[in-house]
Amino acid sequence: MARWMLVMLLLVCIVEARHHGIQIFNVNDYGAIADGSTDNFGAFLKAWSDACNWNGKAIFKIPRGTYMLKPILFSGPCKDWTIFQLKGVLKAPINNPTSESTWINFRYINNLILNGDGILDGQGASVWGHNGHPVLITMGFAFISNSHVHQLSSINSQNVHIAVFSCENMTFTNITLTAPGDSPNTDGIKMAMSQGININDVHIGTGDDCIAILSGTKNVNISKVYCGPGHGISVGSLGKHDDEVDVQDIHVKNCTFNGTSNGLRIKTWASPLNHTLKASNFVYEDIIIIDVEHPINIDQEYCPSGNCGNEVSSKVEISNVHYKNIEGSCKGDVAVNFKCSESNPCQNITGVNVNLWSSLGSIGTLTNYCSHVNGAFYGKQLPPSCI
Ligand SMILES: *[C@@H]1O[C@H](CO)[C@@H](O)[C@H](O)[C@H]1NC(C)=O
Ligand SMILES: *[C@@H]1O[C@H](CO)[C@@H](O)[C@H](O)[C@H]1NC(C)=O
Ligand SMILES: *[C@@H]1O[C@H](CO)[C@@H](O)[C@H](O)[C@H]1NC(C)=O
Ligand SMILES: *[C@@H]1O[C@H](CO)[C@@H](O)[C@H](O)[C@H]1NC(C)=O
Ligand SMILES: *[C@@H]1O[C@H](CO)[C@@H](O)[C@H](O)[C@H]1NC(C)=O
Ligand SMILES: *[C@@H]1O[C@H](CO)[C@@H](O)[C@H](O)[C@H]1NC(C)=O
Ligand SMILES: CC(=O)N[C@H]1CO[C@H](CO)[C@@H](O)[C@@H]1O
Repeated sequence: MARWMLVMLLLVCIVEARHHGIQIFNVNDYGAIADGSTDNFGAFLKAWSDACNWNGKAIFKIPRGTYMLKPILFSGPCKDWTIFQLKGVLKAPINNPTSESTWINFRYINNLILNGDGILDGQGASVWGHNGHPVLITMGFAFISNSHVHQLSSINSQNVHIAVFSCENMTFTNITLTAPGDSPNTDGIKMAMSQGININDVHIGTGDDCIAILSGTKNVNISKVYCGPGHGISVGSLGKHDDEVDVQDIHVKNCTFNGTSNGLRIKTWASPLNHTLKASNFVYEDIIIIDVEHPINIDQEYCPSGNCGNEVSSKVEISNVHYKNIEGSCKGDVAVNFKCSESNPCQNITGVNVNLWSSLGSIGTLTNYCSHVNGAFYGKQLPPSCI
């Protein structure tokens, strides 16, 4: 066979392979307009429908440019892997024209990939602190499994940046979530009823919890998260509603907190539950603390409004929590706060090398506080452990 024929054959094969393997669905081919003001709901939905129903791997592509988009649901199940590739900027409506509380919803999808180094702009500045239209969670994942979210940024979310509910086996890597330190309710990643969640290499600076782990969450690995400003990585709040489920197996490693109000926090309400709830098996290790108000905090009398009426002791039982190599500066006066429940004391709270000093240097005073807590601390402890 002549050489050119071979080359031709090869080219035909490549083109064929591309058609059968992976197909691109570009929103611009469906009439999307990147002028930053025309709403693109219809074009996006049509492109998604074709991508999701494609018999093979599909790329739902949003090219560079700025696209206005009202709240939308990208629903599965899809036929194969679906890659949501965001290269451009999506802008949320300031006056949410719907009753939706989430802007970009993903639901009932197995094998979803989100990537593309694009930006989700919630345009929160115009709604923070104002009542009226429902403010929008930027991205919501519900009933999603075996999926990856990477190389994306979310800026100025109106509410939570990313909400994860009832998901299994999801990885979030190399994403950036930012909003001002004083923006209300702009949690970074908030999850509930989910398991097998990996969060790695994520930069979060926001006005509420960097990561919030709520009822029914299990098997979560968090590493290389930079948090600040923000309220830290929190388990809870838990213990307010009777339908809550245990939280367990959370591993937080190699993270930095800079200028946050809290670092590693577990918070439960002191309100009566019909049953006891367990929060157990947490490991926190290799954590750098810079100028944090409450670096290590278990608060079982959580009451942010300061108005919780007749408090009873929390029915949430916290156990098997390990702190290892936690080091840095504290700008408050209590470095380690263990305010546990009188009726369900904290059990097996252990630590090794927890070394915290005052941001004010030698003139600062720093102590630890313990109530109703059992366990043991080993190695270097500064200030001295109160367990
Ligand atoms: C992380 O994402 C940025 C773009 O958002 C990209 O430039 C960088 O290469 C990514 N890093 C890794 C390790 O993937
Ligand atoms: C999640 O991953 C685990 C371990 O790989 C696997 O056994 C399980 O089936 C996965 N869950 C789903 C919903 O695919
Ligand atoms: C978290 O890491 C542990 C081992 O360090 C592993 O057994 C577990 O499967 C991991 N979980 C996830 C969600 O990746
Ligand atoms: C901590 O935050 C301050 C203020 O934003 C910044 O100047 C400093 O570089 C940060 N430190 C680290 C280690 O990120
Ligand atoms: C919990 O107890 C309260 C008071 O006894 C009762 O009114 C409520 O229905 C109970 N809820 C559940 C889920 O059992
Ligand atoms: C105490 O907690 C550690 C992990 O933090 C665990 O390895 C150990 O088994 C626990 N001990 C008991 C008696 O439950
Ligand atoms: C906070 C912390 O321990 N950061 C470390 C995480 O791991 C990388 C390398 O894997 C180190 O360079 C960081 O210092």
